[in-house]
Amino acid sequence: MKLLEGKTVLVTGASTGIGRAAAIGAAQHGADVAINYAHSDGPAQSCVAEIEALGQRAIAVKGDVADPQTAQDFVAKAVEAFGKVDVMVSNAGICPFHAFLDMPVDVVERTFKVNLHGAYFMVQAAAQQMVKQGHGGSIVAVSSISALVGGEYQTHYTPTKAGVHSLMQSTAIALGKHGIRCNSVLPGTILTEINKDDLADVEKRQYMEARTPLGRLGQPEDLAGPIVFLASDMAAYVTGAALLVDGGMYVNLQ
Ligand code: NAD
Ligand code: RM4
Repeated sequence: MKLLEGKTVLVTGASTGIGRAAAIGAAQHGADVAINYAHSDGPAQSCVAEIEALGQRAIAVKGDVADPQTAQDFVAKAVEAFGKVDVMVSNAGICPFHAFLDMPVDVVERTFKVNLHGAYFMVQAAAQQMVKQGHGGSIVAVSSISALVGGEYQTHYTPTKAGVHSLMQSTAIALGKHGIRCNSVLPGTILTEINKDDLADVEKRQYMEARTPLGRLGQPEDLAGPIVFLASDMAAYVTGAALLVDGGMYVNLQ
C-alpha cells in the first residue's frame, strides 16, 4: 500500500543521511518530492535521479536554511514545479561536536541558526502555503533523542533539538484549526555524516551500541517508515506527538 500517493513532499537537507532516506521513502510511497540542499550539487542530483527512477517527479533547490529567504524560495519553487505542498519534513541540521568551556561563539550561533531558526522558517513557510491551499497538511520535524537527554560535546546542539520538539508542540496548536498536523521524530544514534568523526572513536561507538537494546546503531532508512507514517493520512489524528526512533536507547538506564 502506498501512503503518499498524489502528495507533494518537501524535505530539507535531503542530499544525504536521514533527509535523503525520507525523500526516497516518500517517493516509494507515491509522492513527488522537492529537496533542499546546502552544498554540493552531485549528491542532490543523485537523490533526484533515484526518485525519478521510482517513477516520481523531483526537484532539488539549493539554499542555506539559516537564511529565512531560503524557506520562501524553497516553497515557491516546489509550488511552481508541483502546484502544492502537502508535507514538509524539516530535517537539515549540524552538530559540530565541541567541549563546552571553550565553545567558540560562532559555532554556537551557527548551530542555533541552522537547526532552530532554519526549522522555524521552513515550517512557517510551508504552513503559510498549506493555509493558502486550504486542505491541511503534515509537518514532520527531525528532532532527536537529544531533545530529552544531554551530551557533553553537544551543549550547543541539544537545546536546538529540544527547541525543534517544542516548536512542533506549539505549531500543532497554532495550525490545528487549519487541519495541519505537526509532529517530530526523535532519532537515536544513526550512522550518517553528522557523527562519522565522533563515532570513529571505537570505544564511544561500542558504548552507544551497547546502550541500544536492539543491538545496533540506526541506519538512515530506519527513519523513513516513521516519517512517511507521520506524513500520511494513517496518522490523521496524530499531532503534537514525538516519536522516538532509537532502537530503545532512551529507555535503557540499567
Ligand atoms: P547528515 O549530515 O547526513 O544530514 C544533514 C543534512 O543537512 C546534510 O545533507 C547537510 O548538507 C544538510 N545541511 C546542513 N546545514 C544545512 C544548511 N544550512 N542548509 C541546508 N542544509 C543543510 O546527518 P543526518 O544524521 O542525516 O542529519 C539529519 C538530521 O537528523 C539533523 O537535523 C540531525 O540533527 C538529526 N539527527 C541525527 C541523528 C544521528 O544520529 N545521525 C540523531 C538524531 C537527530
Ligand atoms: C543525535 C544524537 C546522536 C549523535 C547525533 C549527532 O541527536 O545525539 O548520538 O550522534 O545527534
